Amino acid sequence: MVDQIKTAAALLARARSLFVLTGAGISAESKIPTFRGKDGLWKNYSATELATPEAFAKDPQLVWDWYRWRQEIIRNASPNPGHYALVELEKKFDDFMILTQNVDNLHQRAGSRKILELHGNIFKTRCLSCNKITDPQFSSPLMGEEKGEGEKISDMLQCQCGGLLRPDVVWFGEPIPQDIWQTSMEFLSTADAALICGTSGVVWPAAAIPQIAKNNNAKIIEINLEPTPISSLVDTSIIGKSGEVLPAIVERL
Ligand code: BJW
Ligand code: ZN
Repeated sequence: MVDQIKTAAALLARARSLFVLTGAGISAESKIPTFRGKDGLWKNYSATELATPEAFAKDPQLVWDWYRWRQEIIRNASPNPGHYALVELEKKFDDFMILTQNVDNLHQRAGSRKILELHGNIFKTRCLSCNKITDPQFSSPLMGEEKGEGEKISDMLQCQCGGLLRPDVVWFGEPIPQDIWQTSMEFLSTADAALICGTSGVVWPAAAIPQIAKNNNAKIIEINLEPTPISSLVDTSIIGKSGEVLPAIVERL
């Protein structure tokens, strides 16, 4: 692994602009469950069952319970050395961007500034009726209350307009935010290097990024605990924990 870390550091030392894609693996060492690992199940439901508009339409309380559970874990978690190493990397590049698939805020809490969220943010809510997006850190939407015939929406949030709030995240089958995708692709089109960290590389459109980077002649480094579908097309694949590999790369830069 030391050789690959040296190779990655040498590759980054020659780059002027760096694009970073992160996934759940970068937060795994902060003890936040990943989606497809053995810890990806909640009450026997998988993320692919719960992270859909259909699941929310069928049973919003169940889906909110899952999000409440995850919000609590995330609130009590802290950024790990992988997140902090990316803060250091940002300082070393004039042109730098992190595109994260994570909804957990940990990059921002670590101090990353040039960061875009592809799949939304778990702490924001969106009203199904009026579409208003609320960040509960900055405002306080009404907590759920007794509804009509004793029907309780106790753990769901209700918008001031009376509509049902949902987490402001991107579920399967929903379009990703076009402005964020476009800004990322513009950056990637001129990036010298791309670092793909802690993602299984199976969820689109993020899964297309390594191939897009390759088509643009960027050098690609992957960091993951195991080989993924994208490993075969990257320049350097480093098998290891992002919380160990990223600081080791930064140290050699
Ligand atoms: C470590 C580590 C350590 C662990 N160090 N590494 C068939 C073919 C192609 C595409 C499709 C298809 N059928 C459907 C689609 C489209 C679909 C899709 O991709 N499905 C696939 C599953 C097949 N995609 C979509 O629907 C997307 N939208 C879309 O395509 O829109 C089109 C459209 C256009 C116009 C109108 C309408 C539609 C949206 C995808 C949204 C994904 N949402 C989620 C939930 C977000 C909210 C939430 O968090 O609750 O995003 S699902 C989940 O997967 C989450 C993640 O961001 C995403 C990716 O997962 P990630 O981050 O890669 O995590 P894991 O768990 O998979 O992997 C962790 C990795 O870390 C592993 O590899 C570990 O080894 C590694 N690791 N510890 C380093 N310490
Ligand atoms: Zn509303």
